[in-house]
Amino acid sequence: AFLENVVKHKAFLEGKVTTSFIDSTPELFVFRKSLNRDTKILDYIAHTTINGYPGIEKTKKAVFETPKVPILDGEPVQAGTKQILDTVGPDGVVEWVKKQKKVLLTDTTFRDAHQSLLATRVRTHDLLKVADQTAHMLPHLFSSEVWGGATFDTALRFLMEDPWERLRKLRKKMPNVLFQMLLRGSNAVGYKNYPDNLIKAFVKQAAESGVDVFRVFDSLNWIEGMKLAIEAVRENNKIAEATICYTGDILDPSKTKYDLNYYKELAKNLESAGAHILGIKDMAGLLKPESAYALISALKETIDIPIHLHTHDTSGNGIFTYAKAIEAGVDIVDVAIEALSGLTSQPSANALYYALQYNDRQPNISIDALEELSHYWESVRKFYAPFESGLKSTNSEIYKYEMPGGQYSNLRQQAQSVGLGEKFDQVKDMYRRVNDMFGNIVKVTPSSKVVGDMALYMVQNNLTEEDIYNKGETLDFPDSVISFFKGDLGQPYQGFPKKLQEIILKGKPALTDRPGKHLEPVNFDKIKDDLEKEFKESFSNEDVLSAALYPKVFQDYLNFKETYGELSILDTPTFFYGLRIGEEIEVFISKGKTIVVKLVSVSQPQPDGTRIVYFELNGQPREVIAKDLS
Ligand code: 3PY
Ligand code: ZN
Repeated sequence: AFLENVVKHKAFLEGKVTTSFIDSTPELFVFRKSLNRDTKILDYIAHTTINGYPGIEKTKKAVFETPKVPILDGEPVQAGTKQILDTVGPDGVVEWVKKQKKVLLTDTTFRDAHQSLLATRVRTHDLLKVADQTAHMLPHLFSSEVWGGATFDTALRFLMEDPWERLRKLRKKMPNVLFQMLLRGSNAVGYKNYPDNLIKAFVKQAAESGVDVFRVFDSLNWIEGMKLAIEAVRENNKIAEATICYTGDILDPSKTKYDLNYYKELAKNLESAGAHILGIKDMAGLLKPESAYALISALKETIDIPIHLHTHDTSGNGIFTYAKAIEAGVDIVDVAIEALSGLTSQPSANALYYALQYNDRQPNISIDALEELSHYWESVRKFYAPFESGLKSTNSEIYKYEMPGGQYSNLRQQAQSVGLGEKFDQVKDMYRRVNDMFGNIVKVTPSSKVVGDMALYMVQNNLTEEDIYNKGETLDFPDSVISFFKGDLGQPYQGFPKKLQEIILKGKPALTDRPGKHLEPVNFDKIKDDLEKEFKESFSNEDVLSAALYPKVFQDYLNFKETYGELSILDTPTFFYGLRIGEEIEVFISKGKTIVVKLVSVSQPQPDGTRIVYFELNGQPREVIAKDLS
């Protein structure tokens, strides 16, 4: 079976095998696993050293300082909110939150902070290194946001790692604080509505694997798109943080669509739908300080459940907004550890600590701990330099464009990739116009992507608003736009603009009810069988869910794993940039097994386009042949 596997192996077929691999004989069978693993890691390092990491320009590997992990004093971890949930359940947590005088904090460093600053690329490896420390040093957090949003997809698609494994491993190291995830309602952690049975199964598994607080939102603030997920969370005895996405400006008399009454109604309806906590998700950082005061004051009078506010610091006003919200009685706010805070990320926990010094609602958190953890993240952030957005200062234009934190840098990249880098100002302006054409919708993943796609399409094809109305029948609109007008993402507040809908759908019918009602249930058994047949190994529930949500991405991930094995053990600089000539690293394969890998030299390209990469593995010479793709 071993030899059969070897000859079928993709790396073998492509000629990317080490000489010692070829020399190996069936007698080596007992060493198969570790030999195979070492070989695959060398293959990956060789490949990355020569070709760079996909999606970023090949760069010379810098010399990075080793991130300083805080040293713990050996004390056991302090009990926290997780123990409250486990003993008194979700309603008990709600009662506990209501009794707190000080404002509570959610730390988004492990999820939204890097989603917004570093294109979601932070690897499990770097999270795990500091997870134990975070649990010990910040035991008074309300929660840690560690999962969901774009992290699921990005882990599989770009980092070649299993998002479920991230969750389970973090849970083990952080047993004391509630784990929070961002769930896009019926879109789960994807960009489209999924069948009901998939949403239910996903929530159940996420709860089992470690999530306690589910921040459930709908990209159009459509309650029908959230109810199922809220119910699923409740059925699993976890905390349903049903969420309003904030848009517009309640104090601006010219912005009448999303006024204070709109938010009050929504809050009441979410409370009735079973929310334990009301989330306010200010995804674009539009909530100005005085509006925050007015909004929180009014909602406090309208509902009985705690309120949890999330903003992005893009404009630079985040701390001021929080201060006003805290004055108005908000219960929990989202912050990030300083080195991963600010700009399109959350406001800094460290800054908030000082902003509220001498205030009786100052959060219970150790500033020394925050500073030490921040030093770690400051060093780690450097590994991810190619994923930085380039935004160097705060940007209050965001109030005009209403673009979510993560989308700003994403759209810029998307514009660049279709040759519109120079026209980004025009794209931003078009984003605003498209929003108006669409009837001023809530813009957050995935509805924000629809607006972005349409804006890019119009700028790219030199189309004006009049062109859309005058010659719309002849235009091929982007798929996401057609799907949106078909009602596949649900119903926008006050409906679709009818005329534009007709033009875009070209006579095709549109849904007026819940898309989930029309979707075939997922056949999990079949997915599992198919996977097991194809890959000849067994697959867990978690795997089956990944496959159901992202079939193609998951397949690619499995193929990649077959070729290169488990790469989560590689340090991040090596993962992204390979090795420098003469550089030596240690790789902790498993308990008691560490390998030492040194890159000795790389040959010139051979006539067939491959290069020979000379390593030392635990002091023994090893050669790997890898294709030069340049
Ligand atoms: C997500 O859905 O990933 C978001 O963070 C939206 O703001
Ligand atoms: Zn956010």
